[in-house]
Amino acid sequence: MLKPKVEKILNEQIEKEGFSSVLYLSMASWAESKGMPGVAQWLYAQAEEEKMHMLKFIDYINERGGRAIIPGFEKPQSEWKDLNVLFDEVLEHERYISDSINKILETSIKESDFATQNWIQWFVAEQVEEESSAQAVIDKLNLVGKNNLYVFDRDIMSLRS
Ligand code: OFO
Repeated sequence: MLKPKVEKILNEQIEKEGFSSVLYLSMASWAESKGMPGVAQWLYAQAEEEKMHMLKFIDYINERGGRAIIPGFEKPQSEWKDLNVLFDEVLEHERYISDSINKILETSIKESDFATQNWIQWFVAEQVEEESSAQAVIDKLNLVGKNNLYVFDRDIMSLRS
C-alpha cells in the first residue's frame, strides 16, 4: 500500500510526464510546419516516450493500491524563435524532470517505501539518457546546424539511442 505522501508525489508526476508529451508534440508540429521533418520525427518519438512514462506512473500507482488521477494539461507553447531556443528548452525541461524524479526518490526514502525506491531507479537512469540525448542534439546543432540545417535535419534521428 502506498503512503499518502508517496501517492501524492507520484500523481504529480503523471501531470509532468503528460505535459512533457504535449510540449514535445507542440514542438514537433512547429518543426513539421517549418519544413524540418527530421526534427519533427525526433520530437514525435520523444512525445511518445513521455506518454509511455506517464502510463508507467499510472500503472504503478494503481498496482500498489493507490489511485492514479488523470489530470488536465496546461496548453503548451506553440512558437519558438529558432531551433537553438527550442532544444535549449528541451534540455532545461529534462533537467526539471530529473529534479522531480529525484524528489520522488527522496520522498520514498523518507517514507521508507523500499518498493518505490527500487521502481523509480528506472527513471533515474532514463533521465541521465534524456539529458545526454538533448545535449547531443544541441552539440550537433552548434557544430553543423547553424550553417547547414538541411544536414542537421537529415541526420538528427541518428542521435537517438
Ligand atoms: Fe523526458 O522524461 Fe519522462 O521521465
